[in-house]
Amino acid sequence: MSTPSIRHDWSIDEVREIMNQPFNDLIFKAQSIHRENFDPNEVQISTLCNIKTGGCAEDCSYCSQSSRYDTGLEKEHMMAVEEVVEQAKAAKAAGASRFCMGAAWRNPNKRDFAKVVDMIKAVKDLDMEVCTTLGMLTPEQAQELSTAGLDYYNHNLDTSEAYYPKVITTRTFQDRLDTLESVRSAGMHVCSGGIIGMGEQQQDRAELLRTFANLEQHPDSVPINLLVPIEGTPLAEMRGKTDELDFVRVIATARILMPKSFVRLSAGRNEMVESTQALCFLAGANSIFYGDKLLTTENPEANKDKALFEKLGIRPLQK
Ligand code: SAM
Ligand code: DTB
Ligand code: SF4
Repeated sequence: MSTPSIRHDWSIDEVREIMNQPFNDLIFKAQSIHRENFDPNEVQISTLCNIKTGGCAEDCSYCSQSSRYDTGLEKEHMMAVEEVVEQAKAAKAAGASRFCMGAAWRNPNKRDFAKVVDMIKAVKDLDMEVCTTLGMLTPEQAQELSTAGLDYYNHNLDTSEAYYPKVITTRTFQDRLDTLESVRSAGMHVCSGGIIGMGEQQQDRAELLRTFANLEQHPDSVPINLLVPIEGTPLAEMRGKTDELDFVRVIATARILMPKSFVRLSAGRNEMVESTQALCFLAGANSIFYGDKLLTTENPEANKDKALFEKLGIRPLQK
């Protein structure tokens, strides 16, 4: 079977049909496409580091770091460059090929931005790939990050355009698309995905994937997060409400629509049994976050992931 050419003109009916076909057909198709484009036993691993925790002005109703909700999270100062470098060295020693720095900002201010540029240069010196997620960027800021050597910028659309205002009111879907455009124009790799389990329908999930798949260039990396319900946020009540097989369907559909993109099995793995994770890999997920912590919540312990990789015969992708 040959790889279908990369398409950017998916209709919503086509995407829904792919997502809703019988599960076995869907997984078989996704795995077939996956094998034509990637080594099926290789998974890229990135480690996250929250360089600025809490106190964020945005009202994202899933987030532990929004200042609008009482989630019990202590607001912290931005980390020092040296501290970040120590963490990056530890991540590299543990086998991560990419280091992702996140900040709880709507957008970076001038002084903090200069410090992030120093961090990027310092981590690049360790010969690791570097990613940041800092909120909205101007085209000029995107250019500066690119010049500093940043490889990837993460900026999620999170959900469909229609469902977006039910989750976030302090910025628009279009604002997010504008930042993605600035990142792409500055020549960096785009990492953009979403969250499953915020009360959205399969239709919203199909619309979200369609938005990515119909961009002029597919995101290089598509993180699919299962909501980590945070006490104190409006979405805390969504705990346990998502069918994990529907989540696997989203992963498989992303793989089919964007055959050459990395699909990241992101937040939510700590609450997932190993067999669901294995199904996600079978459906075409080929990257994960590795290390005991995501940004503010738990990730499976590194040892547990090592054991899972061994059981499944999966190797970490070398840079
Ligand atoms: N403040 C920046 C922004 O929003 O773009 C960067 C950091 S923000 C925490 C990065 C992403 O993490 C969000 O876009 C969202 O997709 C994801 N995220 C945050 N809280 C989450 C949660 N409780 N469950 C799943 N994903 C979450
Ligand atoms: C992404 O899509 N997921 C990561 C990363 N990009 C920045 C963040 C997940 C955060 C999960 C909740 C937390 O730890 O606060
Ligand atoms: Fe702020 Fe990002 Fe959390 Fe939204 S997701 S509240 S922008 S840290």
